[in-house]
Amino acid sequence: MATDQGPPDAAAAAALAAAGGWVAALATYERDGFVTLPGFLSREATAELRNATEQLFASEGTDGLGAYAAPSCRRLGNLFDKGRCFEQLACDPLLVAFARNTIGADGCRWQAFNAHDPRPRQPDARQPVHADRSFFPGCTAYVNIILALDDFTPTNGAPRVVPRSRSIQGDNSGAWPAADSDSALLEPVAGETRILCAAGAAIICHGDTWHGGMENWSDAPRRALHLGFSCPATRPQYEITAECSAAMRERVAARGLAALLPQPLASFDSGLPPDRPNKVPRGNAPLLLDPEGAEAPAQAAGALDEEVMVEGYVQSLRTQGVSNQLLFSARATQHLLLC
Ligand SMILES: O=C(O)CCC(=O)C(=O)O
Repeated sequence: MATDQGPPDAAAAAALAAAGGWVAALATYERDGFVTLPGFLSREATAELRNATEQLFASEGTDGLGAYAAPSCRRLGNLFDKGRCFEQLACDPLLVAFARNTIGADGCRWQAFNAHDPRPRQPDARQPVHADRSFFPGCTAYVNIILALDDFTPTNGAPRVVPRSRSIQGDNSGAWPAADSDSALLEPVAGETRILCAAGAAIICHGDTWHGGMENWSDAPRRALHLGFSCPATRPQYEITAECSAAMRERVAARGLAALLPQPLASFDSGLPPDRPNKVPRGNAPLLLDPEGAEAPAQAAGALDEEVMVEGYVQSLRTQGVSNQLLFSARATQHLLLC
């Protein structure tokens, strides 16, 4: 995670390197619809975020707002201005660069910042398989970044994900999980796998990628943060900008990130479909899954442009007031990682 000064810290740089560098990480993301950056948060940053999250559970309760009504999960919502560690994460140059890569530099907004913790031994903590973008009418692009605050293991509720399940139609029409009943969406899906990682990992998940939280069969918490970015037409999950203090908005602006602040809720339609609030929409064309792992679609791989990626990353640092010298070293790092 980047420090207040802007550039990525050693943990974030090492995480990117572990994923093969910026371009390799993006190639994995484009191919599979998600990429894991192990060790993105340092041990200290992970501990600080975990402590801040527990303090909020103690002071706010465990039923935080969010798009997903989560029985048997502890939830927090609207974390943007609930501690500097959350603010820094929401402004992190690498995370912002990933979000902008999918959503576009000008049209990328904060949409949600939640905590999620499936309570131990509660079967109904399992979520239906879903694609985050499907929850938000009018949303044309969405990126969800999951930050693991505890290890994600097969027994404690590591989320499931279906690699390559995002729409490959190229027309943004989506291809959402569909089933005759909601309970069927709880069943395993062909090709699904679990996201196993140590605490501190960041998982960049495309908004069209099918995934879902799982139940926690351990006796310990399995905490995660979810940082959601969307296109400007997407209704935020709650009032974000007005809930941020003037001081925080100034800091965000000073980093050159004021464009991330969404419009007030009142400027959006009411949002979720009235007949199926908080449910996965149905009826779209089912996606053909290929559990055997066919080649990635040509257009997805072709969408990668090395120079654009590097420039996007450097631009994201530049807009945050990072000095030329650091910019130079960031650029050099990226080019080294490309080799
Ligand atoms: O287990 C997790 O943290 C992921 C949950 C999730 O996918 C969601 O809330 O949309």
